Amino acid sequence: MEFPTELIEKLKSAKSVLFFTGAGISAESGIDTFRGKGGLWNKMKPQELASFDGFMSNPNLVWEWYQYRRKILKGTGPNPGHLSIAEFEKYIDTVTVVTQNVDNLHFRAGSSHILELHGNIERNYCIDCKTYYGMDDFLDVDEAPKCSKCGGMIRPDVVWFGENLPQNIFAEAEEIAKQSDICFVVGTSAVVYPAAYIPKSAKEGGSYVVEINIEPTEITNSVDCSLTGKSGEILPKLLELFLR
Ligand code: BV8
Ligand code: ZN
Repeated sequence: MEFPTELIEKLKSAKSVLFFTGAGISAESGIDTFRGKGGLWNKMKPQELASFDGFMSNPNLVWEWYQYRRKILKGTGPNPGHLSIAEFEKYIDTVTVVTQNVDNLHFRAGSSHILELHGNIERNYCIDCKTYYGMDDFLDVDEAPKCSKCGGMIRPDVVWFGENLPQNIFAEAEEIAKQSDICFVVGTSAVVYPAAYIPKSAKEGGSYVVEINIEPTEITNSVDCSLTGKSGEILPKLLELFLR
């Protein structure tokens, strides 16, 4: 894997680095992606499972899908890609993770400034009274549970299709992207909006945009540098070259 010297130089002088991540960064932790081969959407329909209507028409199916993903997450953890991003924090003034992932692996890897655009699978809330519950409140609960306070339906705290992203978090992510010196776009097909605006905002703000992916995507032609390969291999290599 060849890394352009320009990238290493820019990394060494960078004050603010943004890592915009998608499901691909968690693939090497054994978490299925959505659109690649073997991806979740090939087996299931997003509007059925990752939408409010889908949940309301079949709460137990959707609940079970999230419980299935939570079980997988309990049996795995961050991979060298997540860990390298956390490590960069020791050497660069501002490192921000803006993630589309709901798997909480960046937090478990030790990253300290994480903006979750699509929520977090380890949290749930009551649709009616908005009481929050953790995922451990419902270990081995296969049917969509009811709120102990008001009897309302409990849902995962994730952003489904057709739902707004947390506006304050998205606005902060846009701001940071515009100010960033380098924006890494790691493991995302960049087709889901408005999250996919983040690399565009970085570019508009003059950031040096670097894509890390195993295959070309919608944005490959518009980035400054495209590194083809697994993020779990490329990011540790990048950290090693940066520290030399
Ligand atoms: C919104 C959370 C405003 C839940 C997810 C009709 C009505 C309403 C909206 C729309 C509509 N039509 C279109 C839209 C907009 C819609 C959208 O963008 N649709 C797309 C598909 C066209 N967006 C929304 O609905 C958003 N909300 O617009 O609100 C609004 C409100 C009301 C009415 C109108 C508008 C909400 C979108 C959020 C949906 N939630 N997930 C959950 O996870 O269960 S989406 C899901 O996709 C995940 O969050 C995921 O992160 C995200 C993006 O996917 P990626 O992360 O990129 O993953 P993917 O599998 O696609 O790609 C993986 C990549 O990794 C690949 O490129 C692969 O090559 C690479 N890779 C694989 N292995 C590796 C690797 N790279 C490196 N190393 C490896 N080892
Ligand atoms: Zn309630």
